[in-house]
Amino acid sequence: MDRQDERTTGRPTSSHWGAYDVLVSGERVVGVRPGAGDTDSSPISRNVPDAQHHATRVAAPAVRRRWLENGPGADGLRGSPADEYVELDWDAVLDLLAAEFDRVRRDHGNTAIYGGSYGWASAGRLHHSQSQVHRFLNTIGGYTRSRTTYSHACVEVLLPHVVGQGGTADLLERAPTWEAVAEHTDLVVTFGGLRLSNTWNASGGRARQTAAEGMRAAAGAGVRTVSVSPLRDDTVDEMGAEWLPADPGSDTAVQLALIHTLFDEDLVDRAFLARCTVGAGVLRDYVAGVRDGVATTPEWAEELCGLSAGTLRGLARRMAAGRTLVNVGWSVQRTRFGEQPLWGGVALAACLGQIGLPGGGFATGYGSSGNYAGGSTPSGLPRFLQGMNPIDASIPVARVADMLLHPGEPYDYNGRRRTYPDIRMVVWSGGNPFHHHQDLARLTRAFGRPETVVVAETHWTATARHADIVLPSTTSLERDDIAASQGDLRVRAMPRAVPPHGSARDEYDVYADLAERLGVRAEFTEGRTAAQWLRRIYEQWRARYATALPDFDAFWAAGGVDIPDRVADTTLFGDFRADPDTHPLGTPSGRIELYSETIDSFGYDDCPGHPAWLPASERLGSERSRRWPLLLVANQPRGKLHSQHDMGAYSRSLEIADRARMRMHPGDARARGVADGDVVRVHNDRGSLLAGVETSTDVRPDVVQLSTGAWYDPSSPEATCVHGNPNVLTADTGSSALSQGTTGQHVLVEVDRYDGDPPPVRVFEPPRLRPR
Ligand SMILES: Nc1nc2c(c(=O)[nH]1)N[C@H]1C(S)=C(S)[C@@H](COP(=O)(O)OP(=O)(O)OC[C@H]3O[C@@H](n4cnc5c(=O)[nH]c(N)nc54)[C@H](O)[C@@H]3O)O[C@H]1N2
Ligand SMILES: Nc1nc2c(c(=O)[nH]1)N[C@H]1C(S)=C(S)[C@@H](COP(=O)(O)OP(=O)(O)OC[C@H]3O[C@@H](n4cnc5c(=O)[nH]c(N)nc54)[C@H](O)[C@@H]3O)O[C@H]1N2
Ligand SMILES: [Mo]
Repeated sequence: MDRQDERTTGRPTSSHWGAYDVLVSGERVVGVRPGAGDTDSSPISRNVPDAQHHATRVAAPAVRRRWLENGPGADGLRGSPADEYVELDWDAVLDLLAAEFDRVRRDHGNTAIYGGSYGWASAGRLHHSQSQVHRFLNTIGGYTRSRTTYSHACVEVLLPHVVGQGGTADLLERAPTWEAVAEHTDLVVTFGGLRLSNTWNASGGRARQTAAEGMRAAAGAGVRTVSVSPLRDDTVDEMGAEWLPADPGSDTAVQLALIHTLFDEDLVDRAFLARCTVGAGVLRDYVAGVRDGVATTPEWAEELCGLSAGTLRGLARRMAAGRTLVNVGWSVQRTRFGEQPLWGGVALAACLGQIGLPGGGFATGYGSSGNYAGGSTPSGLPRFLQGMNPIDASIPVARVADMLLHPGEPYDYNGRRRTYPDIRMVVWSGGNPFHHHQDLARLTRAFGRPETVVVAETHWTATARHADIVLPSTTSLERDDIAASQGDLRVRAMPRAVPPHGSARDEYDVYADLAERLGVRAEFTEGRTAAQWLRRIYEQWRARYATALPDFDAFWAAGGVDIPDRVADTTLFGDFRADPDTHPLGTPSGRIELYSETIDSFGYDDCPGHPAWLPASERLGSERSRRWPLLLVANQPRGKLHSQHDMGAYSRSLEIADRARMRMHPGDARARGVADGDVVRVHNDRGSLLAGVETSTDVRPDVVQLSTGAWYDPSSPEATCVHGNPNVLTADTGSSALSQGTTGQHVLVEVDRYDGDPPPVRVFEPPRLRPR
């Protein structure tokens, strides 16, 4: 802010972390300020001024020297810190790239192109990176795509079996607002907290931050909260939540003990179970121990979760005594057997008989995203269509390294035995797998396999440093766009604030020029410029409304328009509950499936036909924990969205000794001779990292918290990552054969004090670049 002068002007913009103004002086972003009307603006935008002009911006198209000299081919040295890039002009790079697309599709077919390209990219309905790259790849004959998300793959795959596809969509998109919770709910029991900093982000960004005020209003209206979580500060103080610091990964044991108590004390709603569910008998037999001889009593769970049997019994009784909402945060399913705490949560809510009542039942996502429970937008949002993919090849998104390492080999997924395609070319745009994927040493080996890796990026991320061809992309501040998210209050104009950095270009123009070289420009552009598309996607959206909305020019001049038919409130499963025969769920039985014959028929021992306790190995008390005694929780970073803008002022202000901040209980620190502010080496058999320590009683004993998002820095042999990216430690194992979701949330580690001068963090310097 101190760089402002009389030439400084405020320009409105939008990001996943909200709407705000950037302060621009000349051609530079010099500061940010909250957007008009956003009283709860997120601090994440404070990273923007540094990130926008940082030394790691990709300034020119660049080709890896080894690829340029040797041509396409597998190369185990991809990502080596010694790699050198040659800067070329756009025409030269696009010629090379078009020829390579042509070679690969001709010799190996379009299936050999992996274009999953998972990632958050930036807000903006037109210049959304994945939409752009997928449309382009569809136009040139298709690609192998990815299914589901890192966020909540178990929700996406399991819940359709349990509550149907429509029920799953409702749970994700139409959950009751905090206002409804305030009005109807007595008790929220949340597995995985309600982490305020997570609500700062919503895919597409919200016009205004509304989650915090919603949570505070609910607390003010007398709603009580019980937070099952390893961290005390996973709820805002004003909620006065009761903290139950259960062992991470023990949620299903807690739920099964609660269910046991409800059956045992005759607190279950038998009429609801009979009318609206199937499989209640199987569940009852399982918790009673009829099926395997183990009754899931509170005493049984005590051992597994660390909460007392009395606490669990008392909680079950309180849940049955009033209107209770069971929330399962997405973190708890980002684990091995992550399907179980979801299914257990549904079963628990079903036993209480409150599914379909206002403010009661089951939810998954409060506290996980800014637009969860923020309303819904039935008419949709302005959209840039991706077209049709002529290739029917896909993988579950978190199996990317497996796919690259095991072409042609079989794997299981949601009842099918499938085969990994043989990928020759990887195209990534708007995502950072060397931030988001697990076991980065393994991912590095996997990225050595394809013949060509192409990355479009704004910054020299670790992923860009694993690419053969790097295309410099504009940031959202450098282009005109439209922002809005699901359930948003307003569709906003995002006018360009500053000119492009170096020779960065909009991906739309880059793909149009590539399409031209491949003879399909007209198919890609339909004869329109980006500016014409912007108008068109707005006008197409406007045409969905009978009421008069401003035309594009008026909308642009006004800076936005309120979404007319936003629905603030719904009671999930209300119709179904009232009359399950007339409004059946999209499950085989039409009911909530507490036992699924379909899932049972798959025969997976890591996901049986009903919610069950399955002990993971990355868990306190496991065999593995004898060697690696601390459970590291790799949750979402407070200071940024994933790895984006990690070099920014706010993100860096949270670092300790220039590295990611790791929180640990003072007792665990003392036992290792570690003090506040120390640098530590965190390690297991997959890798090691350096982090800075904050001791805190907000973290329960035996747990350490190291959020994701530190830029991966393999520049020193002292550690796999000297900057603190937890994904050098996490296991690249699927949640189960059913969902194959990521399991990155939990990993067992040991922590040692690092003595001496730690190696410097080098990743905020650009790679070695050479003009041609
Ligand atoms: N251990 C562990 N790992 C996790 C998780 C966890 O809980 N634990 N969480 C997971 C989850 S839920 C997710 S969603 C993933 C997120 O993982 P990602 O979505 O891959 O993470 P981002 O850092 O947001 O990556 C987006 C990239 O897009 C780039 N970008 C931004 N705008 C543009 C643009 O306009 N054009 C182009 N070409 N690039 C752009 C940014 O510079 C950035 O590098 O991480 C997952 N990883
Ligand atoms: N600031 C910020 N916000 C974000 C993101 C970001 O990168 N930065 N990412 C966004 C994305 S893509 C997503 S998918 C969502 C993710 O939303 P979530 O999955 O809800 O977020 P996390 O922060 O990973 O986890 C929330 C809390 O769960 C607790 N937890 C971890 N393991 C367990 C467990 O086994 N049992 C219980 N009961 N609790 C556990 C941890 O204490 C953690 O703080 O967040 C979104 N919001
Ligand atoms: Mo996510």
